[in-house]
Amino acid sequence: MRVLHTADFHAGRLLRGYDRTPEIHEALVEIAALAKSERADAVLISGDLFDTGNPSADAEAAVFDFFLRLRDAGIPAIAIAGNHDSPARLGSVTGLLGWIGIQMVAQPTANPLDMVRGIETKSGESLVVGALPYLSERRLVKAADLLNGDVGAWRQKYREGMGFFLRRLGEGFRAGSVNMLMAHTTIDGAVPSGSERTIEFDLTNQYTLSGLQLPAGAQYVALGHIHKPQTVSEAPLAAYPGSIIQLDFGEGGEKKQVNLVEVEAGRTARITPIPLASGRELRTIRTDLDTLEARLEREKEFTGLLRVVVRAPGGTALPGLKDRVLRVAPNSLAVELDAQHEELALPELRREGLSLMELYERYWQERRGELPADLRAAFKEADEAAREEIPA
Ligand SMILES: [Mn+2]
Repeated sequence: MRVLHTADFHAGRLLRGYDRTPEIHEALVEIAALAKSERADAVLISGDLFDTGNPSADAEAAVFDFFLRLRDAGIPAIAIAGNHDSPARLGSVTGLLGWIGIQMVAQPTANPLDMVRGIETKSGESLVVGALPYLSERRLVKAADLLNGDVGAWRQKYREGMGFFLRRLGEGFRAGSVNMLMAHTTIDGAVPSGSERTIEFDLTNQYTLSGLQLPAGAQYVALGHIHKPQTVSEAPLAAYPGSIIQLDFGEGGEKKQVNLVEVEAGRTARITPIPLASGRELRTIRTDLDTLEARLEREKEFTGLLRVVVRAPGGTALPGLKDRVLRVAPNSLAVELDAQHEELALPELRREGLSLMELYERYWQERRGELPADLRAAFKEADEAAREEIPA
């Protein structure tokens, strides 16, 4: 049987205020066409369909159009919620999606075997998938434990909790069927894209799973969460197809793909990556202030989106610099002064040591640009009020 595996659409994603949804839709149209031309028996979608829990109508239209294209091609699919998805929101359309052959597993269920789904494929073999949606670290590791401050203990509890679910899902495997697992999580040793080394990744990367915890009976483990395509385990075979377009500058230059998995019951699976052509390329260029225009001229042929990092003496004003850049390269999304960027790029940058305000500011900068003064003031006020309520 032939199974097409994809993940991390992030429909609704804003990059410095620029809506990537049309490009994500284009990539989804491409993937639906590939599913058809590659004669896929089923499609697996390993979470982060949306970028936020409250996606725009355009983002929903892009994803639902993708599902309808699969339906038109007669290809069933199984999807799980990722950490960016709202389980409740995906849950609200789960019944409807079932009518067009999309099995959505939005929330973990009390009985793990309820998360084991089956598809009778056209190949004649049946596909059994243990589909584990994203489990919030905070829910899995009890709130009480989070308060005692021992990071090592939380990590261990997370691993134990995930291990429990995966083992139980493996109990749903059937001899004579093709058996797979799906999960939205970080496996030890997975290499993040540059983008995920920013705040968001640092907030979550302390929770990982070992490849050894994956049940041996799984012929393929369809992973989501890490945006750089990679195989993280050979036995059982486990892979991230990665995101479907370059979502932010950390993913600049990364080739995107879906995985075609060919497998029969009881046999070893084989992955064939299929490159994706959709989405604008992202590129970061670095230049000195006095060679700015000449350097930008060299990017004239580049049709993607640029981030321009300028090495400039202290005191250089950003607004004037932005105008200079945009005059030559109107496709520039971001203009930064080097000092500021170097600080962000430090590999040892971690959540620790940053104030909530700094984290919020960086998050905002990545998604929308400069943090507006009124929002800064409101955040500061809320932060201070919250602090006063917590007894020392
Ligand atoms: Mn993701």
